[in-house]
Amino acid sequence: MPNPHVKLIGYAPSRAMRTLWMLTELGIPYEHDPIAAAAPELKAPPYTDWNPSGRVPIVIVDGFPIWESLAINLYLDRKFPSAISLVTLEEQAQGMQWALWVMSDVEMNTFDWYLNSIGKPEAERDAALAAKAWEKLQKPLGVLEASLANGHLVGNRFTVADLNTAAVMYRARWMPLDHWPRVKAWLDRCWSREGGLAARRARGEQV
Ligand SMILES: N[C@@H](CCC(=O)N[C@@H](CS)C(=O)NCC(=O)O)C(=O)O
Repeated sequence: MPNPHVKLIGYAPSRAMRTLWMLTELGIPYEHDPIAAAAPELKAPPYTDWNPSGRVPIVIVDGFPIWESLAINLYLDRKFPSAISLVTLEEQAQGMQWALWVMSDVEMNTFDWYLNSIGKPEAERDAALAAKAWEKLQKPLGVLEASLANGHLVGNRFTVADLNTAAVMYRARWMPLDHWPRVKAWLDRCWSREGGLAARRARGEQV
């Protein structure tokens, strides 16, 4: 049987980075349409046929389109079983648990903290917003620290659950994480994997 045709839509400096990392871990060939998030074409067919919200990333596997970066990665994990797969139903449930958690409790606060502490030109930073985001991150960072006793989120090996959670926390690598040493070490480990390095290089980091 021929290999499924996999297409990733979205340029690497966007959330498409999360899926680029996943595809690198899986080691499968894929076509890449590096369209920018701001491209007007993204708001019209065929892109809106694949994702009506006109956003990236999108993945199409043999004509089947799927969007939402972490849903894409969980789908790819089932479609292409690998060493990082979640195997049992319980592991898969935990994979969803971490994906929903990181998107709801961590993603926006991480963006707000980063942009207003480091990312934006100094004159445009909102120190109050950064401080509020940092305050809101205290509890989730504690949750993560407590959950990383064996160095991984699910089972005792690196899985797509670690990948998804660490991928959303890309900018947490610039946070002062001394109070959460397991989180810091885990982020470093995850982002130093071949797939993590590939994603970092693709978005222009010198690594
Ligand atoms: N929750 C979605 C967010 C997707 C998203 O907002 N993508 C941005 C790029 S990082 C985008 O396409 N923005 C263009 C727009 O909103 O018009 C995911 O994780 O895939």
